[in-house]
Amino acid sequence: MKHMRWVVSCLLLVAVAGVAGCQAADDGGDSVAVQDAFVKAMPQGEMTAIFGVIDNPTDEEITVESVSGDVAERVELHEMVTENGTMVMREREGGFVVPAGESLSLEPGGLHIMLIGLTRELKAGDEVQVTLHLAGGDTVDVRATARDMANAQESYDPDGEGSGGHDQHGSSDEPTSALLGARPVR
Ligand SMILES: [Cu+2]
Repeated sequence: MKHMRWVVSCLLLVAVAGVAGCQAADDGGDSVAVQDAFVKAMPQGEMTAIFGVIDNPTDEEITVESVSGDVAERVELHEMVTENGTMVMREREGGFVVPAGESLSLEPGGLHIMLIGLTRELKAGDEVQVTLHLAGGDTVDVRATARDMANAQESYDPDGEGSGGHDQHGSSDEPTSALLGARPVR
């Protein structure tokens, strides 16, 4: 049903706007896209990560096998895992899998697109683009806008998971800090 609603709203959009405002028109059907992508602003040479939501409105499971881009020396699909009580990040074996009709969130403390060795400084408002490579050969462009997360940390905890910790300012408890403080393994 989700699928049907999406198609209907898409048609409405085209009808109302009278323009090719429907993303699906490109492929003549539903297409995979990354919504609300953002990247933490960082100086050149540093590491940072892209977050967002991978939407898979198609009726087939997709696998993001790799990612590429020239914004950093290395661009990788990463996950966070707990090893010996410490959160570390590493390349995600098997890539990112998104079931048919579902979405996959890339968020601080979880899955993310890792940028190691930025080839240029990313200031708040800057846009970066990387390309996801899907099993089967399709690609999906990701456009992420840089945010200064140090000044807007509260907005990156939409679930309020940190609400119990307002008294303690141990920033190491923040998912974002944990991510950026973690060292890649292997
Ligand atoms: Cu990472």
